[in-house]
Amino acid sequence: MSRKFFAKPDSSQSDRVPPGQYLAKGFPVLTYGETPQINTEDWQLRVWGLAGSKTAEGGERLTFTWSDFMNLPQQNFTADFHCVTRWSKLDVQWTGIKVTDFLETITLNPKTTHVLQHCYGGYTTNLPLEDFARPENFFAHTLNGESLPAEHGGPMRLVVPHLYAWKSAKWINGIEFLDHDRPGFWERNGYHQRGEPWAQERYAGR
Ligand SMILES: Nc1nc2c(c(=O)[nH]1)N[C@H]1C(S)=C(S)[C@@H](COP(=O)(O)O)O[C@H]1N2
Ligand SMILES: [Mo]
Repeated sequence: MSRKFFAKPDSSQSDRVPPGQYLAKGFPVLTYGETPQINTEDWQLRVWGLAGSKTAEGGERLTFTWSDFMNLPQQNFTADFHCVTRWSKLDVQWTGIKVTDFLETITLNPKTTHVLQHCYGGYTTNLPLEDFARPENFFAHTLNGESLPAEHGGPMRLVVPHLYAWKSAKWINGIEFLDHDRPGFWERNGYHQRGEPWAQERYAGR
């Protein structure tokens, strides 16, 4: 590990760095495969499975556009970010939409227990509904006051601060609501189903 990019946390920060993690300088990019280039006019988020959405007319709608998301309440978030490959970054500054505010616009079947996040490029990652519907989770379109760069998941990504960052889907374009768990990309490839950093839930069966 290079000294230039990683530092031992000082004592004021060390209680915020989970076991086995180092503080990254800068904000590393971690992507499996190509970086999709999606502009905001083309960006869409589909919702399917055990959910529909309430429109003003009370009908069902399953596709959200960029302006639909811009019309939801916008908030700033400060969140720590922990990659299972052992780098962490504290106090990342984002702007976006709370998952709980988004969920208020859709009708969930009470049988829903899990969600699967889908992305441009084909990446997927799963979450129990209670890990998805937490008040500190958000859809992010802005990083440090600038439009979210494509390499960090722009135009829109999810951020789930309390789990390892592979659960924070970049280029998100779909949420599938399920009545059972279905592993996503890394979860099918040996990663833990839940990925809680304080418990070092890194890999399945370890
Ligand atoms: N669509 C997609 N989302 C993804 C990934 C990916 O490869 N594709 N990598 C995940 C992993 S392992 C991490 S650590 C974070 C990295 O986010 P960053 O590149 O903005 O640091 O995104 C997560 N979300
Ligand atoms: Mo990661």
